[in-house]
Amino acid sequence: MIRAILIHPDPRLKKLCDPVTQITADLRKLAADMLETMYDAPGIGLAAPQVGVTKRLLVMDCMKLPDAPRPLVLINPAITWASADLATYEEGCLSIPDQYAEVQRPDKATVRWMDLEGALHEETFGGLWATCVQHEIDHLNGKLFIDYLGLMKRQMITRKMEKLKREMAREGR
Ligand code: K1U
Ligand code: ZN
Repeated sequence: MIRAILIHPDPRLKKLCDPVTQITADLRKLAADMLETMYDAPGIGLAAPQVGVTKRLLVMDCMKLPDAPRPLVLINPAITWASADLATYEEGCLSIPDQYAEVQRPDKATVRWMDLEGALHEETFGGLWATCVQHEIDHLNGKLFIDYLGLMKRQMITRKMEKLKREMAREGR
């Protein structure tokens, strides 16, 4: 089931999300719906607060070839190491449609998380995967990529999103 993606500004996108304490059927359904929603958008990542659920869960798949997918579900992800080297990527966000900006982040990041079977994983991500996982973990901490920008740019994007939301409400979207 494709879920509606919240558009900034929304108080649910600014919340510190709660840790997942139990892997339930509802959580499995949420993860499956989030992957479906991400692929449909299309996007390379999606965090639970973007669909209105303030829990520490994210999905991502940064594979470039559509015939070799690598769907990942990360429960309670934590960055255990980040490189001193930085990389700059032009980031986008499904909650801030059609807005892109360069953001500098650690080039590599090691992340520990639990999967839907309760197994623990630790992996060092690089390139787009590293950028994406850091962007998605930011969502779980109520942080958006525009929070890395200067005040003027951030305000301009926020005003555009407020206008978009008014238009969407008028059109019943
Ligand atoms: O969190 C999100 O809203 C998803 C976001 C993730 C992201 C993109 C770029 C850098 C960091 C994190 C997106 O997926 S935006 C869409 C996008 O980047 C994309 C869509 C289709 C093909 C390739 C990329
Ligand atoms: Zn985002």
